[in-house]
Formats: sequence, structure tokens, C-alpha cells
Amino acid sequence: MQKKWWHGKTAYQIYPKSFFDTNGDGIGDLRGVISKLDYLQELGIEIVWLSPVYCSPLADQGYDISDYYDIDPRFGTMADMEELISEGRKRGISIVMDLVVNHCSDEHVWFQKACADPDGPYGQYFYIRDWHEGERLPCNWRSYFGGPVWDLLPGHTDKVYFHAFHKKQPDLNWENPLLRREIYRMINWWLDKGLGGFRIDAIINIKKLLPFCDLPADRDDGLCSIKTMLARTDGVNVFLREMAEETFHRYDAFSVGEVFNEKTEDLPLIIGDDGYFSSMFDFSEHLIGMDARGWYAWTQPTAEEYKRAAFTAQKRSAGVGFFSNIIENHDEPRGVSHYLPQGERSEAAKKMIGGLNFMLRGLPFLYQGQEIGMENMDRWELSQFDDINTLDEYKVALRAGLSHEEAIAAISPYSRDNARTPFQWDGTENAGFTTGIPWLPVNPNYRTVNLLQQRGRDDSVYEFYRSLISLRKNAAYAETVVYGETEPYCCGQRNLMAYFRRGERCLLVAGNFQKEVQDMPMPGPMKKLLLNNMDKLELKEKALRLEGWQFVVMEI
Ligand code: TEU
Ligand code: CA
Repeated sequence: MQKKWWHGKTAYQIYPKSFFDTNGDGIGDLRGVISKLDYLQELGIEIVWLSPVYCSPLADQGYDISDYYDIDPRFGTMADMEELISEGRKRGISIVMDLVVNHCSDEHVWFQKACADPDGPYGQYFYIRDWHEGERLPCNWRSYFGGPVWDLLPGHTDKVYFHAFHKKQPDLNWENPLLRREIYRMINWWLDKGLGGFRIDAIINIKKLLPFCDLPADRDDGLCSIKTMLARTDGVNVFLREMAEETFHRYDAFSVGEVFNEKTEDLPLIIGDDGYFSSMFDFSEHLIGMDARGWYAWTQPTAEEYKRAAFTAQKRSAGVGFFSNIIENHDEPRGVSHYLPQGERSEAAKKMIGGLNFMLRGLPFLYQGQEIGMENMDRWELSQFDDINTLDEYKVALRAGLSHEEAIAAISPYSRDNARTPFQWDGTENAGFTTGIPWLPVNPNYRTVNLLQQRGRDDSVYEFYRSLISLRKNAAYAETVVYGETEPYCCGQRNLMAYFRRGERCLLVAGNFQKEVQDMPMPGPMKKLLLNNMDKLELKEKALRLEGWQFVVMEI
């Protein structure tokens, strides 16, 4: 495997709307990100992925772009963006933007031109089909945010257009070479500005099963999940290869794909030495407990499921490339709330789940607030939710027969709003995020969980993440932490997640994924203790006694 400039780094995702607000309008902004670059440098971050800040009506919080070449005034200006790139560079931080090109906004000029003249060139930028009242739609696929993927083309009664996500997110027609060229031109325009690269949104959806056709319905709405269509489609690799060659590869840019349901045999094409992406997210832990019926039927992962999913992913990527490892992002629940049982979200347990993930082979990504152990927020009324995905899943739950209360309780743990509450900087009003009214309320736990309270406190979650990151950069251990092979250890021992990282040196990473004490046999003498989330270490000759939620990294 070839070495790449980004392999040894630690990445950090910023959800700009909720990071830091500098002008009191309750919305985080680019000047807020610039003002926190020193903070990110102190933490040890070298790659920052910004969720979208392009012009957008924010129907899906910026994942609906109306102008790829400009910054939404709510977030700032192009000058701010350029300053962020150059100030980042001064601190050794590469800025990565979100690339949302499966769809754009219905307010994008391309779509407006397509509506004005569906038979003209811009009609070919989208999927538009003739349809007359009373006829069947071109296919019965269900959009990710509910309802059919087809809606009436604005201004017409006899035409429909395709949207895999919200109806304000019309899908772009990647079969059209003119559209593809426009996209590549835009990507290169940004890379010419000195951008480090892109995180590529929902990219697997760009290839549709054509011609459109009905697939077996999987719910009583008569519709079929788009995932079924994707499983039957081939050819996305051709588009992605072309995009990489026309853009990222020319700049040695960093690219990380939001890829789901990939086939193992395709991994070398995706993230191999000459792959079309540098890396892709490993979502296997997050897929645990999902159910096709809807969020109301999902279940929380167990420790054993988590461990198996992580080890399987490590094995799949071994010798091929780097997955990007996460415990959360802006679409996911907070990792500490999702993977740790209720009542067990102590600082020690938070460090354990973070440490087990961080030490896996691959590129670690932290999501803003993860480094201080931010948690899901309890919500009990529909009006407390903002996210369009959650509002749809509420309806799905009601249709399945749940009461209002049951529906809210069932969907709340999975709501995308959990990860989107403002960053908790300190214990003052609104957690120091804004002097105005935050666009989404702050998690009330901010008085105890906040950065100010943790910075400089040796045993805090924050200082623990700093130690993890500095171990990854430590000259003596970096080769092993970054490139060492992962080898599961004592895999059959219940609720113990332990593994070796074998490179120039040999590290043993172990976490007791339960509240009860347990003993782990020692594979040999300990040379050096590198990290421990507790004060004590009960090491006998042949066994290590791990307290509930204890996590250690040692050289052996
Ligand atoms: O998500 C794409 C995706 O595949 C979704 O299924 C995602 O897992 C789901 O929304 C979770 O509830 C990306 C972005 O990350 C997401 O924020 C956007 O809403 C979506 O694309 C559309 O751009
Ligand atoms: Ca603002």
C-alpha cells in the first residue's frame, strides 16, 4: 500500500450552523470557524471537513445547494472562505468541503431553466418524465425522506421530476456528459483555491437503474426502498473513476466518500492505491440494529455486535486502503448515547468508546463536540424536532400503529437533531455558542458538559482525546498506530473488545465494554502503559483486571 500525505492525520467534522456564531444571529458562521482554528490546532486536528456552506435555501440544512460557486450569506462570504483556507494552512490544517452532487436545490438556476424549458439543454440535467393525472409514476421507489421519488415539475401538470431525497433536492442526471463536465469544472475551481479536498455526499445514488421500473413493494405504501434499486445497479464505478481522474487525482486532493452498500470486491477500486477516493466512511457499526420498516423498529447495538462489526471492517480494508472511522456525524445519534447504555455515560465510558474507535486502523474523524462527550438531547414533543428526516419517520411510526408518545420515544434516539445541537463551549447562557437565540436549542446538559470545564483538567474527555491524537503523532509510535495491522484478541470473551496493532512495535488496545469488572489474559509482559482512562491498573502476572468501562493502550 502506498503512503499518502493524509494517512497520519486526524480529521474533524464541523457542522458550521452549530459550531460558533460570531454575529449573534443564532447561526454558526465561517468567522466562527476561523476564530476556533487555534482551538482545533491545540486539539491536534489536521483535516477539517465542513458540512455545506454554499448558497442554499437550507431545506436540508445546506445539502440542497442553489449556487456551488458562492457562500450562503448566513455563513459568510467568499472572502471568509478564502481566509479560512489560508489561516488553516498556516496551522497545518487542510480544509475539506462537502461535495453534494447527487442533487442540487430546486432553487438552483439549472433547475429553474429546466422547469422553464424541459425540452431544452437544462431539461437533460435532471430526470424529467411525461406523466398524466391518473397514470402510474415512472417507478415506485420511495425517497429517503418519505413518499415517491417523483413530484410534479413546477409550472407543469404533465411532467414529473426525480428526487431521491427531499422534493427540494432534484437529482442531477449523471448520464449527461455536459452535466458531468460542469461538476468537474466546479470541483477544480475549488481545488484551485487551495482547498484540501472533499467529502462526497450520498454519491452512490448518482447511478440509477434505467429505464425506470417498478420494484417489489416493501411497505404497505406500495413503494420500494431506493436501496433495492442501488443493489441492482451497476456502473457507478465508471462515473466515479472519471470524476477522480478529471479532478481529485490531478491535485493529489483528499477525498472521502459517503459510500454505503459497497461490494467487498469493489474496495480496491474505491480506496485502493489508485482508488477513486482517498478513503470512505466505515458505516458498519452504524448499520447495526437498522430495520427496513423504519426508525421505530430500530434497536440499539450491543457491545458484541459493535465489536464484530468493527473487526469485520478492519479485515475488509486490511492491505487495501484506509476506511475513515467515526462514532458519529451530523446524520447519526451521538456515539456515546448510541453505543453506551442509558445510565452508563460516564466520562470513563465515553473515553472507552472513543478510544476503541480511534485506535482502529484507518483515518479517525471526530465530529464536533465528540471531544467533550456531547450527548443526545431528550425531546418529547414534535415541535422540538427540526430535521425533515425525523418528521417523516414520525409519520412512518404513527402509520405502523404507534401512539404519539410511543412514536416520539421510538424516533428520538435516532433523530439527526441530536448531533446538530450547538457546540457547548462553556457554562454561560446558550453554552457560549451565540449571544442571540440559537437556531436549534442547546442541550440542557451544557452546564456540566462543556469545553471550558474540561480544558486543562487532566482526567477530562477532552484531554483524553488530545492524548489519543498525540499518540497517533508520536514519532516512536506513529508508524504502528497509523499502519499497524489490526488483530483481534480474545474475541470470544464477552463484552471485551481487544485488539493488537502490529507494526514496528506491538500495541494492545483493550476496552471493558460493560459496567462489571472482568479479567483479560495478558498475551505477554507489558512494556509500557500508553493510555489508561482510569487511575488504577491492576496487572497480575497473567491477567489484567479491567474495571467496568476501563480502556487501556499498552505496548507489549
Ligand atoms: O446522507 C446520505 C444518506 O445516505 C442518508 O441515508 C443518511 O444516512 C440519512 O439522511 C440519515 O438519516 C447525506 C447527508 O449526510 C445528509 O445530511 C443529507 O441529508 C443527504 O445526504 C442528502 O444530501
Ligand atoms: Ca452567525
